[in-house]
Amino acid sequence: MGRKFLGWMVLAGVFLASPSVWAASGEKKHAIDPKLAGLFTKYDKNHDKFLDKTEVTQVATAAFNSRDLGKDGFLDKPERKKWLTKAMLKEYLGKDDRLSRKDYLTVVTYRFDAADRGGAGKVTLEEFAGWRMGKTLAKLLNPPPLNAASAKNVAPANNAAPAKNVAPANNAAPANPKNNAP
Ligand SMILES: [Ca+2]
Ligand SMILES: [Ca+2]
Repeated sequence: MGRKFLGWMVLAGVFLASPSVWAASGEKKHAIDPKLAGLFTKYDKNHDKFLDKTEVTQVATAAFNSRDLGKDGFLDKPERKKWLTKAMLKEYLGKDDRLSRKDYLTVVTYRFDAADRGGAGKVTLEEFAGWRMGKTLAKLLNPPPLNAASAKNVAPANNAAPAKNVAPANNAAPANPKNNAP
């Protein structure tokens, strides 16, 4: 009986010592994708070799704005073209098939946390460019440019006045009717 137990211990030791077992226990590790490595360097604004949430939020906001052609704070279907799929957005995509900036940032944060294997609030190059979860985050942050044809379908008036692009136009109306009371 003792010998049998020892045998199991040796087997378990060999099993656990094998790196392939660790890879098999979760997602697969991939080679670093050079294109994603380039994005990582670009996004790592303070050059500390980590992506933190501040950096990622900045990148995500710029990505959203680059696709929000109507500057209305929502991404409609044509504005998500070849970038955000329904599978990536899941329940965050409203019934009206629009994605608000807030919900987009929520999805980004969720994906950031999933990519952050160490859970330290920092995503390393390896996490970003060498694991599936990181690649999903990279995809969320990096919209391919819309071609002119599809942009035409979305852009309403002129983009000449981007100044107050944060506030939706209808904010001009008082949100609270009580404010109007004498
Ligand atoms: Ca950084
Ligand atoms: Ca829009």
